[in-house]
Amino acid sequence: MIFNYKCLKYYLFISLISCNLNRDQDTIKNNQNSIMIPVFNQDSAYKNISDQVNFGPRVPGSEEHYKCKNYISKKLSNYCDTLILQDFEAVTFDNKILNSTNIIGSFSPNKAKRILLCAHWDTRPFADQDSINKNKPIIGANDGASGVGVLMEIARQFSILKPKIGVDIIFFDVEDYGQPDDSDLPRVDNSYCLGSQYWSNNPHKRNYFAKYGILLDMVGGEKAVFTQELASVEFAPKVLSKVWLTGIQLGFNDYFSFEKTGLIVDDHLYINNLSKGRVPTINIIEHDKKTKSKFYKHWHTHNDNIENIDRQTLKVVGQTLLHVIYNE
Ligand code: AHN
Ligand code: ZN
Repeated sequence: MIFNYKCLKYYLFISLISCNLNRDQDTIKNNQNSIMIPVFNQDSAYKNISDQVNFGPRVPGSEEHYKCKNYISKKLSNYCDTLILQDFEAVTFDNKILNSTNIIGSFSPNKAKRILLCAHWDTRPFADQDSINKNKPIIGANDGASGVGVLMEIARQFSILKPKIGVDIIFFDVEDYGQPDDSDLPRVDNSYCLGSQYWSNNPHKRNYFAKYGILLDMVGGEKAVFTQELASVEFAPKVLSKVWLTGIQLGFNDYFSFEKTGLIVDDHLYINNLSKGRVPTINIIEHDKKTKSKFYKHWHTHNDNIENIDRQTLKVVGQTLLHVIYNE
């Protein structure tokens, strides 16, 4: 074949175009069954987290909380088929009545076979695990914004290439207004997770059913390790295995650990208990062996900020979920 300069230029042009097309298409092929699986964009998830954080702390009842609700709702509604804002009044351990909202985006809302993906979008009103400014609200880059950021990027991918199954993405409100251990007020049970408790008692659709649910909580810490939390093991062992094995297949061995760890009172517990098996739900949450709480090292402190969010962890969780979902 004779190559002249013109021809070479043409060829380069074509290859550049096709390269760009591939990028825009943002899909990779799964070898075994040739399903197209989107490529999770960690920069897009990160940007969403930084946008949330830039509102300031998103404490229920605050102006920042209200502004962030509008931001999340608008973004999600651009991607999903149906958006529902589930308003309710939450009564906190310190007897405040808060106007609260679970933000629900549905994809293919009429499909019977569906899954639930969730995270909380509110942030904690105090920094009870910090040594200073304990009464000031935390910024919650990991505890709050990270799960929303990953799911918002997944929602964006759904808008480009619809998964076969139906999906509901729920951003729960008032997850993190729980009573601090050192509180002087009388002990109140179930003071965390008020949004997921409300939704579990009042699902957005009558007789709501999903094949399974996946909760993301603190999925942005550097080199995070996700262990197999007890309630996830007990209520949804198959889902847990599927997700963990998918993560391992993708080469994320450093992140997904098969170690079994203690029960965590989190949104998934209420979904499991109150939905009475209708939505077996796991929790993907960082487990840190080195901290006393076993939570993320900056948990409920002022260091839970954007500087401590790591894009690679967002990628690990996001790409694993996309593989799980598009294989359904
Ligand atoms: C408690 O702290 C009791 N449960 C953990 C749920 C949580 C709070 N996740 C993030 N912040
Ligand atoms: Zn928290």
